[in-house]
Amino acid sequence: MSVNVLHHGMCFDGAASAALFSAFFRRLSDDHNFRYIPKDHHPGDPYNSADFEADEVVGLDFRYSQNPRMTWFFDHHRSAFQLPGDREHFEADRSGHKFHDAAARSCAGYLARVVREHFDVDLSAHAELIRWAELIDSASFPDPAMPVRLEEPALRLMTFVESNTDQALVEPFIRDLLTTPMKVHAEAGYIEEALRPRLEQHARDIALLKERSVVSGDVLAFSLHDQPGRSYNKFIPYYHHPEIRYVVSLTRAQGGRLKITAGYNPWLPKPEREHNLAALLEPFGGGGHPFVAGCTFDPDDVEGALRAQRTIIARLGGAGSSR
Ligand SMILES: [Mn+2]
Repeated sequence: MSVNVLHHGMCFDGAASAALFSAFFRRLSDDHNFRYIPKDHHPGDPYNSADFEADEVVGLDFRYSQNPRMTWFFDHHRSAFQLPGDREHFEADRSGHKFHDAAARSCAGYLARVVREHFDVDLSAHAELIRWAELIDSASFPDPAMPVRLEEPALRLMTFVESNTDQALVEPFIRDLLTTPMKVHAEAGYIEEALRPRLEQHARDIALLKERSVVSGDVLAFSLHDQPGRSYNKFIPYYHHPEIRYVVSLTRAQGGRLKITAGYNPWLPKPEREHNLAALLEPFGGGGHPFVAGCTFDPDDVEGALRAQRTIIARLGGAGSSR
């Protein structure tokens, strides 16, 4: 039996969900051939016809599909049902194989709970994987040092999957999540090789953000518009300034677009947040969540992006601007 495992790509929870679904499915049937297909978000229908060419197709930690060949579904994103009719189609389903809970902390943890309750399948042999998926996907680290120092094996695996663009490593990585203790997995040759340059860059970013951060009032701001496009570990500003309330960054995304991200310190109590960051960024064509939101600008529009950043900083109660 062929099984296409469509899962949120470059995401620890997506990979963990793919691994746990495989473990679950093996208990239901012993003849199967899993194909792991990572998916990434874009407007419209994110799926293509090849995604559904299998006997069974599961969607994990990612968008719903009305395609009748999607036979299983587990997700916890509010954005799961985006196309007209998606939600109605899901709610009308009587297969008993499709599950969604926007309150779940991770898809992996949710899947483990659902298959125990509905199918009497115990995945507690993978408790370490489930525990870390819950922690990582809900970003409930005990302090900013943990996701910045990246000392725990699980966080090295997270860093690997979030930056891996080599399709050939997707399947071995998911298999190893199931079969190899994290401490051993994190020291595997293909992980160490991929992580080395990434961690060196990360160490340089920690130093760079320390130098570029400008604190004014409750707001920390920095601009890296003069740096090549890449992603940064979003916890570094809180590592340097654990008490800051808001971080407003200007960076370049892969591909060169300028990107402003405004975030509320995840270690402060949520109810004390004074601003809805998604609403604050809407005038700039942005959006997101109340506690973290973003907007983008053309690669050449440094002045426009810096002006928007200053406006956002001022609205959040910081007076200064970043360089
Ligand atoms: Mn997730």
